[in-house]
Amino acid sequence: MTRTIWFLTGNSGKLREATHHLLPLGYEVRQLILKEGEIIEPQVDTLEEVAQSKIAQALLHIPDGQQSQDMIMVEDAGLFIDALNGFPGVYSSYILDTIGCNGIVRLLEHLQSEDTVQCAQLRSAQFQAVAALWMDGQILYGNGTCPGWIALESSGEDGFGFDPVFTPNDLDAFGEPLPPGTYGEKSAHGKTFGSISIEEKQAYSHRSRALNDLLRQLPSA
Ligand code: ITT
Repeated sequence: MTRTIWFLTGNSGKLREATHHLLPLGYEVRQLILKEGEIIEPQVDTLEEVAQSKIAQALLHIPDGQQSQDMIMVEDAGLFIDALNGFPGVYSSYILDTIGCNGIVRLLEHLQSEDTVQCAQLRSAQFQAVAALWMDGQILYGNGTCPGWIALESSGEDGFGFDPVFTPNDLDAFGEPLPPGTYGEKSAHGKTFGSISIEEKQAYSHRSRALNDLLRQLPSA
């Protein structure tokens, strides 16, 4: 039986990626859109706290409320740059809206090297995602991380958000990320997420990993 997942998000890029991931597994993903003022993004310290607060708010808005057979999902992500002690992290949306991808590149302008491995190390960063799923009265959490580095300049038309400035680390034969600058079985060959397809991004992405972590916890998975 196909179950419906109401995904509370205003971000069409996230919706597209989650649908791409979950539809083939038999989940119908529908966007839950709340009007401005109906949802508050709390300024808290962790992605998990943001996700938990949004689930509680979303529950007030789905058909049949707490009795629903449907599931509710939220997913919060952020870009954590090592040289900036994890900034912008939970402030990623605000930073994208204010200084944007070019602002991030400018912040790291002083961190460069002719040596590509050293350059990737100096500019290392990771996307982190927490996906939270409400089903049958309980909340499950899934975590995903994607390590990589911030490119020297913005590139690519695909993807969304910080995709044009983020290059993922290579993956080993088991699909696990390797340290920056290490060659692996799978490589984006220095391309940013903005320059690769949604299918290719899926192999590396924090979102895919967080969703897989969630699905592993579902009784039917
Ligand atoms: P919601 O409505 O679902 O909260 P959002 O756009 O606010 O969507 P997040 O808080 O999860 O998204 O993400 C924080 C920022 O990080 C936001 O500006 C996103 O565009 C960006 N971001 C998240 N995942 C990303 C990804 O896979 N690639 C590039 N940027 C991403």
